Amino acid sequence: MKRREFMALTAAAAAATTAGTLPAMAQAKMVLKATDVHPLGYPTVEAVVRMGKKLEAATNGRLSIQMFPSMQLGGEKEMIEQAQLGALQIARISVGPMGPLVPEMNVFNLPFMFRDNAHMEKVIDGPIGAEIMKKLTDHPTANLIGLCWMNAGTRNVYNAKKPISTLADLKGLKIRMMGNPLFVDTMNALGGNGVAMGFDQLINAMQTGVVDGAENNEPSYDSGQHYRYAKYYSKTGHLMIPEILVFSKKTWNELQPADRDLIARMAKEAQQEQRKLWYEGEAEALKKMLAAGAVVNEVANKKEFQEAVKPVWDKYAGALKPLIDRIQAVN
Ligand code: BDP
Repeated sequence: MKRREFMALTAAAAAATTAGTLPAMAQAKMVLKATDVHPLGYPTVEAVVRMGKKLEAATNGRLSIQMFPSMQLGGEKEMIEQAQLGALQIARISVGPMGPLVPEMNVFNLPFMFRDNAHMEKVIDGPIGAEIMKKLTDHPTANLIGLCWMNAGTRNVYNAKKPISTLADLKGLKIRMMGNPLFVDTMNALGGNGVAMGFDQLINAMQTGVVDGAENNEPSYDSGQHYRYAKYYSKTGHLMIPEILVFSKKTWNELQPADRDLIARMAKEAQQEQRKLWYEGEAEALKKMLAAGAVVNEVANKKEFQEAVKPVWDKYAGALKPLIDRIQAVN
């Protein structure tokens, strides 16, 4: 730094200190800890890693992101808790487990809520998406800032026993679901036995036969190598749940407004970047899982599945009705 610049900076810092704030340039370096259940290279992980590089470039290295992939900091439940405490700053989580805390989020967890990817994207990109994200940010005890949405495709059932083509095929199968009663009810309504547990416990549960399988999108099934324990992947398409990038409210409140704006803007860009990565990753995952021996089948009569989950809608959709109507009207 040239002497004149240094002097100017010192003067500015002194002035700002008197005013009670520090100029952004004089702020200390900060490494934002980020985490995801998925490994490096997974679309959500890659999008956050790229966001970190952009943030570092934009702040001359003052702000950066350190990624802890592959559940290195625990499962999704632990990730959320650590973000709430400020022990980590950024967590990429599913909307799934947030439903019980932020009721409006459960609207995205309803089986067969979205018609297709385009419908889902239009909703999360538009005013409804912004509104639901704000419900999370404004929630008095969630202690999280909702930064952006991400794509997560469609969830399909997989198991070790047989392909699922009809509801009857699900009878007696123990299927792992995410930790939210809505999902256990969904699997039970479909005729299987829903078992709630963390993603971090799933491999062990499949290995020991505690469950016969689970349900997820192709990239999760592939990158977790779940085909090794449950080779029948059946396109039930019962859930389409977006993901969210959250920021610890505790750390957020310590950031300068300009830094908050920068992070918020870059997260919005990451949302669009992840989308491209998502579709590439999904196609790639399908190829890889087939090559690894997965047996994939289509479900011809989806209607049967849609009708079976009616009790789930009756139980959970009531208070969300106005929101559901608005989502269904998006086209
Ligand atoms: C994956 C989501 C991840 C969830 C996981 C699960 O990306 O956030 O933890 O499903 O089933 O698709 O728990």
